[in-house]
Amino acid sequence: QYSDPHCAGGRSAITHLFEWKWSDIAQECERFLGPYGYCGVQISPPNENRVVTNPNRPWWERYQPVSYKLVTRSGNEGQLKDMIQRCNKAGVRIYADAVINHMTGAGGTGYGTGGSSYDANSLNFPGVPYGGNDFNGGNECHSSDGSIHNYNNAEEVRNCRLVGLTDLKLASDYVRGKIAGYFNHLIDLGIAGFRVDAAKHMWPGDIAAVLSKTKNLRSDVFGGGKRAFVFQEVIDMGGSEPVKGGQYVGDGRVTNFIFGAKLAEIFRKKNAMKYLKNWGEGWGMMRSDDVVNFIDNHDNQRGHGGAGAVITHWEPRPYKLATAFMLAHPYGFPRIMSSYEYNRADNTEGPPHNGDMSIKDVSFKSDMSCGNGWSCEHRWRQIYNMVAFRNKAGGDGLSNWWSGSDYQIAFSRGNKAFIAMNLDGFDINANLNTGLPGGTYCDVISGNLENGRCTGKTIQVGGDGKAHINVGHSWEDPMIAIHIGARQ
Ligand code: LM2
Ligand code: CA
Repeated sequence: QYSDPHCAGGRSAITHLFEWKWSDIAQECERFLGPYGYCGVQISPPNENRVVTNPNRPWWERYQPVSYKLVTRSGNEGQLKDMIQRCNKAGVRIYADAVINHMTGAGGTGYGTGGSSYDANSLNFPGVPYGGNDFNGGNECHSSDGSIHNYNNAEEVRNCRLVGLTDLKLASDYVRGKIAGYFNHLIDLGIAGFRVDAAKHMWPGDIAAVLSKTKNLRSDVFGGGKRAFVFQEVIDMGGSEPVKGGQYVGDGRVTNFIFGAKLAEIFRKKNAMKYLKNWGEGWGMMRSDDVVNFIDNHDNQRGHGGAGAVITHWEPRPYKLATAFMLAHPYGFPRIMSSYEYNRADNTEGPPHNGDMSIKDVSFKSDMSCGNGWSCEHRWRQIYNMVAFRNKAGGDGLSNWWSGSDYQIAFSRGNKAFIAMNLDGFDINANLNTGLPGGTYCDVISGNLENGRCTGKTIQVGGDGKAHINVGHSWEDPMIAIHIGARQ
């Protein structure tokens, strides 16, 4: 019911434009995401957050709500509304990061990005309003100091304070109503769904109760009777903790943290690539329709969120390979992280900003990559061309699996697309079945199809579907990918 992302026409991947301004996202939908086939964008939390000045405006201040007014460093309600409208028009969906488990950190008073005051000593958030009764306390949480310490106790994980953040009482009908009101406001603006932050720290039944109070998506945009897309952040590494991702699939999809951690082992050559043969449910991961997959996210790329060692944009070679694999493989629904650069010795640093701490515009270079400190992985050719590959592959399953050695693999998506990767110490030179109709195809990793010509390598597929596949082990990007949408 909540697991359909509502992609427009054959699109199949989303990107997280972490801390982008609404005005920049609106333009990005029109000039890039729409034309290049992205289904949608996860945006940073659109609701008012605590202004943190020590450290000065860290990225994580947006995970400390002050109210559900739509005013943040990314923009105000008017700008949000304009962005959602323009993105929908470009065929690109918007999903809001929904921080509903908690409000600000306990203790202290101050103001939010929309000018609302808060008093976290007396648990007063007049901008909503929430008061002391709306938070879990000694009756619900039984840990020594009210914070979470023991992840082997599900009640503590759900009812106590996550890193000291004031924990909302989602068992309360009033609190559920306020959150649903916030969701409905966003639905009225044309949003397509929600990434539920810290879902692990809420009871699945409480999330269901909130969702049951939400309206259908706008019928003028999505058609009648459509429910919001919901993907819940549950950090489940498959260990013995009592809170499991599988407990949440009734409320929508679940973020699949094992995915990036396991692929990091493979693309760092700690586990053989050929074992990817049964990747997906065969590796004990949740059902394909229940997951949102990603290589890294805004937390674990900077050592937060405790979910293992992942590959990030700081290691471009394995990152492009891992992302290409995610996009080529039929398992699950993929999310591409789009980051900004920061001082890696200081994992609190917020987005590129001007002297007055306002967020900097995203700028662009002639090769379409970004400037002003924005990394824009979603604009890397090896990544955006694989989004098109996935769209073209559509519902076709995995076929023509080949592995030449431990770290050499190839496979096709039915008769629509084919990819080969090589992390071994010697080249791939093999005659492989690509599954594709005969023709001259552009390798979309090394170039594009422009004016009917490939700007990178070309690959000849014979009438029998076979092609000579060469993937050099020392190439900058040791992979090739072809699909029926890019032939000469
Ligand atoms: C998540 N999971 O469920 C993310 O994995 C986690 O990274 C988020 O925390 C969390 N949800 C809350 O939305 C981030 C960040 C924390 C930060 C919080 C709140 O990872 O470091 O905590 O946002 O801004 C910060 C301070 C922390 C302090 C807390 C409360 O870093 O030291 O704890 O605020 O004042 C006393
Ligand atoms: Ca909670």
